[in-house]
Amino acid sequence: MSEIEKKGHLHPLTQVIWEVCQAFREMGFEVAEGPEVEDEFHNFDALNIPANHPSRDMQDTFWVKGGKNVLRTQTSAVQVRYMEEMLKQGKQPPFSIIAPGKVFRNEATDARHEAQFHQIECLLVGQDISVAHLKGYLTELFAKLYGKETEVRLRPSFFPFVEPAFETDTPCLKCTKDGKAVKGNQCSLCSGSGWMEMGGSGMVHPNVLKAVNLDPEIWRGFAFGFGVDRLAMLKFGVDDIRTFYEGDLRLMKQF
Ligand code: 2NM
Repeated sequence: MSEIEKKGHLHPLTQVIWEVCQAFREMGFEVAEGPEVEDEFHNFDALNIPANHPSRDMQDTFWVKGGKNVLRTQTSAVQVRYMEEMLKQGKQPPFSIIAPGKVFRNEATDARHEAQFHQIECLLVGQDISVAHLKGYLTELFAKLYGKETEVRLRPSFFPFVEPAFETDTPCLKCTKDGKAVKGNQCSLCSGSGWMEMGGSGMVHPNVLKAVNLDPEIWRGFAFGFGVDRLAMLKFGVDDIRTFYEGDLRLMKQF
């Protein structure tokens, strides 16, 4: 038996989370954690997700018996808690944190979807923060993760907690040349577009700042989030997300 088999090693998802956290620490971010069972205020209201929003539906959200608490559907709730706590302690922005962790969606599972998966969300609040900062930090992050300069593409989208909102794309890992997207290949990963969707991003919605008593006339922020499982699938060449949750040592030992 090899040394690594005797000692064991980190789960592939943990490896990716640690790597991403390290990249963010190098850019001056703090890592924050919070509860996996959340209340409606932190998971929904404070994030500008109104009571009639589809993501609150039974189909998407696991409600805890009693109908008040949920299994968090995103880690943004941690950022709301962080801002509340800082302000309570009399601290003002700049705030720069990331929130890695498990999130839960009540939906059917297949090779790409699990009811439990992992997200990392990033938040920076300060004065005069713009989309240029968002794009700059994303570019720096993916340069660190992919080991070379990598294009980042922002496409208009919608998330209730940011405005404007974007889909965040990076070049397809298979169809890249010199860090740039290459179109037109017969590729199963990117369907020939040359781009992969990595997550969502945008400028923190004024209502989110108001929810924690920050004045949106003074403070602005950018935020983005992405799925860790997808990043790990690409990194390790795994084509079924469920592989990560089966606890099969014959699979885990390969990573
Ligand atoms: C995403 C996409 C866009 C996000 C927003 C916030 C907060 F707390 F500041 F409002 N945290 N993370 C965010 C924004 C997350 O994930 C797809």
